[in-house]
Amino acid sequence: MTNNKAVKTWMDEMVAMCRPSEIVWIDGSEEQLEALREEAVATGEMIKLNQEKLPGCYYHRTAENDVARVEDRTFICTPTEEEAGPINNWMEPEKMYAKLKALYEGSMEGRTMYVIPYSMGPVGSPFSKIGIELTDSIYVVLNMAIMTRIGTKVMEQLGDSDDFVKCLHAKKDVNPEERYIVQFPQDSTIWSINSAYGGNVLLGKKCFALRIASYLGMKEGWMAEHMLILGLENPQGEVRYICAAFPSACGKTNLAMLIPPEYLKEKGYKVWTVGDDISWLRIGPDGRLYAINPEAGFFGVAPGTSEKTNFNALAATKKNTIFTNVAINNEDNTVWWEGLDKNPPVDATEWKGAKVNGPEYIAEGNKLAHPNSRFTAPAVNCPCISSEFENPQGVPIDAIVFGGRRAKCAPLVYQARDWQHGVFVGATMASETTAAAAGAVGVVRRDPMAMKPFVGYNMADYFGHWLEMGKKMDADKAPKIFHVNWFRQDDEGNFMWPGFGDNMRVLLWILDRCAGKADAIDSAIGYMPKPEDIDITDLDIDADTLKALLTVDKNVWLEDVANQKEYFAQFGDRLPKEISEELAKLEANLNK
Ligand code: OXD
Ligand code: MN
Repeated sequence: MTNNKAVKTWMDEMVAMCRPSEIVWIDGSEEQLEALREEAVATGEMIKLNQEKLPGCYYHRTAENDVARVEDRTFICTPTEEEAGPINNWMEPEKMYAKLKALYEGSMEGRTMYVIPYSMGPVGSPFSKIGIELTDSIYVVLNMAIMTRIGTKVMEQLGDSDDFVKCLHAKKDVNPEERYIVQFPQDSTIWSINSAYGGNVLLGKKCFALRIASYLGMKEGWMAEHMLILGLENPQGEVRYICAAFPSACGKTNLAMLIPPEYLKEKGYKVWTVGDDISWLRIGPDGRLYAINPEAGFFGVAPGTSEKTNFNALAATKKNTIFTNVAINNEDNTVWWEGLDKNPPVDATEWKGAKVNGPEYIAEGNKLAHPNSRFTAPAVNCPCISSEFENPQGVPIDAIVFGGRRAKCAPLVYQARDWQHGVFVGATMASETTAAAAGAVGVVRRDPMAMKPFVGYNMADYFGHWLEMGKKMDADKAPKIFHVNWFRQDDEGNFMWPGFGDNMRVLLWILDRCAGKADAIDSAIGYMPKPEDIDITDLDIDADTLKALLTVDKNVWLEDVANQKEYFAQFGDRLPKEISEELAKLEANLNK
C-alpha cells in the first residue's frame, strides 16, 4: 500500500475500470515470489523444471497466437499524428483511451491485480526511472522480478513524487483481434491488453525503456537506445566501453557476451557485459557520454544459443531462469531448443504442448522450440557480467557501433567522419531479410539506429535529437561512431567473415581508432581500415578475402543511396537538413 496521492488516484481509476477481485502489492521479497511460483505451478501457468539440474528454473507456454511482439498492433498515441511520425501507428489519444476502456472494463473480475513498483536502472541512480505495472499475470510478475528492480525499495525511492510511468496490462482472453500495445508518451502511460507474450507485457522493456524513454530523453536531453553495452579489457587491465545497435537477428546478445579468440585470450583480452539490449545515455559532468543498462536481466532468444555460439548466455540460464515456448526434454524435465546441441530429446514436449519423438518430429520439418522462444535470466548469472553493471553513474562510452546484415553493401567496418556523419550512418542502417523470417529473402528493411519499432515519437525529430546531443559534446569527448557488417557474402553466397568471437578483431581496430592509434583510409563512405590493421592472426582468411570485405562497390552503394532517398522522403520537411546534406555528400563522393 502507499500514501502517494498520484499513485492512489491512478490506481483507483484503474481498479474501478478493471474490477479485480483482489489487489496484491509486490514487495520484492523472495518469500512472496516463491509463493507466486508455487501458485503458478498449482494452476498450470508454469511448470517446475528439474531443480537439481536447473535450480530455480520454470517453464511457461504462451497461446499459439501470442508468441512475438506485434508491431502492427503497437501504437504511439501523441496528441497529433505528426508527433508520432510516419513510421508509427497512431490514433488520437481520446479515441484510443475510449476504445481500450471498453476492453479493460471488468477484465479482471474474478482475477487478482498485482501491483509491481519497478525501477529501470539501479534504484536511486540519476539515470533511473520508476514505473508501476498493474497486471493480472503471475508470469509477468515473475519476469519483471528478473528483468527489473522491483518492490518496496522502489516505492520508497518514489516517495511522494508523481514521476512514474503508469503501466496497465490485462491478459483478458489473448484475442489477437483485440490485442493492443499502446504508448501515450505525453501521459507517461502504457496500456497493453490481450497478450501474455514477453515483449508485449513486460512493460518495463520495449514499451517503457525504449518508446516512453526515447520521448522522455528527447524532452530532457538524454537518449534511450536499442543498444548493447560491453567493456573490452586490454592486457594492461584498462577497460573501454562500446555501445552497439543492431536490428534483430544480427547477434546482439552474442556480441555483448563475446568470448575472444584463443590467441587474444592468451594475450589477456577480456570482454565484460554491461547490457545486451538497451542503453540509457547521458552526458556526464566531464562532458563524456555515459551509459547504463536499465534492465536487470536478459530476455534472450533461445534457439541458436549453445555452448559454442554463446557460452555466457547459456551459462546465465542455468538457474533462476524462466523459459518460454522452448521444448521440454521429458527424460529429465529440462529444456531443449534448436541449436542447443545435436541431440533433440526422443521423449519431448514441443512448444505447443504435444508429446513427440524429437528427432522424428524435426525430420518431418517441424521445430521443437518456437523460433522466438525465450529465456528470462538474471544478469548476475552471466559469467562475464561487468563489475560496473550496478554502477549508478554508468560507464563512459568510447565508441558507438551501428550494424546490419548486408550481403554486398556495407564493408566489414568503417568509421563516420564526425558525429553528424555518424548520425547519418545510424539513420541509414538497414538489414536484409533472411530465409529464417517469413516473406521475401534479401529485401532491404531500413531500421534507423535499430529503433524502427521502438521510437516513441517522430523518427525525423529523433534524428534531430541525436544531432542536438552531438552539439552538446566537444568533438574529442563524444564517442566515435562506426558501422560494421559481419554478414558480407561472396558471389557463391558464403559468409566471408567468421563472426562470433572473431568480431573482437574489428572491435580492437575500433578502439585503436578511438585512441588515435590506428590509421585509416579516407573513402567515399567514411574512414576505412588499412587491411593490415585488422589482426587476422590464426584466422583462415587470406589477404584477398580481407580486401574484398573492405571494398565499397560504387554501383551497389548508389542503389542503396536511391533507396535511402526514397526512405527519407516520407519525413518531408521534418527531416533535419543535416541528414539531407550527408546524403548529398555521400552521393557526390560515390560519383567522384
Ligand atoms: C528483443 C527485440 O526482443 O529486439 O530484444 O525484439
Ligand atoms: Mn531488442
